[in-house]
Amino acid sequence: MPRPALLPIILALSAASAQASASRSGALEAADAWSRPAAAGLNGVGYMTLANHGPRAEALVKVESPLAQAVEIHRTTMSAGVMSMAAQPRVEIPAGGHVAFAPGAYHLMFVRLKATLKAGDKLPATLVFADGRRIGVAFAVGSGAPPVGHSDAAVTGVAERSQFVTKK
Ligand SMILES: [Cu+2]
Repeated sequence: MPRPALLPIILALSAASAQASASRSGALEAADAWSRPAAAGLNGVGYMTLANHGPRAEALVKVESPLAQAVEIHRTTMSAGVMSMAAQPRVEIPAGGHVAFAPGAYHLMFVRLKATLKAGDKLPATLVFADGRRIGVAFAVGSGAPPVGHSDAAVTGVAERSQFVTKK
């Protein structure tokens, strides 16, 4: 049903952040997993918070998804004013700590999506840890422009979201 554009965008954003759905296995927990709309054949992104409530460091080493040709773990860094992105073989989650996967930082890149992702969809993935543990996570597709060329433009999550809301 047709509705004014702005309201659904705001609702989708608050729904995504209020969901706070968490998946966990023992001391490991993946929370607030979200993604962005993207067309089939393009790359999708995945953001979340990985928490380790245990006494030993853990490491994310691989991510799988039935909806992408491959999933890469990336990290965006800023060096001498230049933003770049590099694949990470593993991401340590310190004992009692957490790692944020967010715009401008660690993120997942879903290579060549096999289906178009629209706001409200769920993007399924399995996180694989160094000790062999696997956690299934559903990334809630919120609103927001897909990163152009997967460059993760130099903006924080907050700036990025408000920029989108005011732009459209
Ligand atoms: Cu990336």
